[in-house]
Amino acid sequence: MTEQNYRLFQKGENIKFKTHQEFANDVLIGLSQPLKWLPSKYIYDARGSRLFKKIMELPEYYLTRTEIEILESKKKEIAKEIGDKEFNLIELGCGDGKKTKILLEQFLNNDQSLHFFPIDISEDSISEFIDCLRGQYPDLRSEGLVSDYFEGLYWLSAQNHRKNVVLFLGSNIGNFTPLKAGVFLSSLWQALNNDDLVLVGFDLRKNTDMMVKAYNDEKGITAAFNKNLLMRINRELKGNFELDQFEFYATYDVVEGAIQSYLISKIEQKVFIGELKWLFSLKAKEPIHTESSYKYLIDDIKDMASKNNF
Ligand code: AVJ
Repeated sequence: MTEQNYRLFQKGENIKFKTHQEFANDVLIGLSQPLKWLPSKYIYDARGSRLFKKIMELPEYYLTRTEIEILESKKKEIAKEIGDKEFNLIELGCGDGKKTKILLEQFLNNDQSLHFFPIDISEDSISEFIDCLRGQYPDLRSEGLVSDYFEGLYWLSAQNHRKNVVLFLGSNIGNFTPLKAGVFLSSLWQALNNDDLVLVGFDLRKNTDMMVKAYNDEKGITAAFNKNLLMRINRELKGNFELDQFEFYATYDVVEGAIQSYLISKIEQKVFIGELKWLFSLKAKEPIHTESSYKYLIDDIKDMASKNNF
């Protein structure tokens, strides 16, 4: 990496310290509950993000392919909707960029004038993403923002009076409960101005077998991806989870409309987390909830949009 190609909202070391403390806290809170759970956002360290890239290539994981198809078939319409005034393209969370590039190329081909701002809490992913974009599109104005989503959005809208177009793709919204998703959308609405636009990728409910298979791939990549949470606790918080003593299980909850992922303790066991100076017990067959992936009905999306002013 050459010059710094992103903007940090807090000094690097501070932000690392803060995330470490939050991680420790969330692990302690989650694993102290009667129904143990761990927030899925912690799956995505460097290894977790690599595993997620593999998931996106899996034949069973239909989400990525489907979204790419949708963006390919709608990119002209999307570009037209934005119009030809100069705008900020803001991406919440930076994936591997494959999907963003479909839209970017359409905008660049149309000579639409834009400034691209990916916002992500991970300094490494932002920096890597921006380097790659600058190599591939030397004429694109791009700057990464290392911050949480809203901090970045508020900063941006105070900087200039350009129209904002916000991308929140990949069914990332599916990790929120519908209640939290609503809160998220209304905060998003608050952070934006009148003519701004938001594009959110939701996964629609479909055949249960197809959904369940997408989270139970044959190669076990999704299992490794979820177990990365335990690995991360072992490494960063000096835990002694034995990964082989957990079974990964993902099921579709028809009432909630969500895939629920769990790591189930195969045996009765005790786990020590050094940094928390804490020894806790798991019963045989006791689950740790690791992720919810909500699937939506079109009407739910419409209701949520109108309830939150969109
Ligand atoms: C990145 C949150 C959209 O829930 O489908 C993939 C993560 N988990 N396989 C999803 C995930 C298991 C994914 N999201």
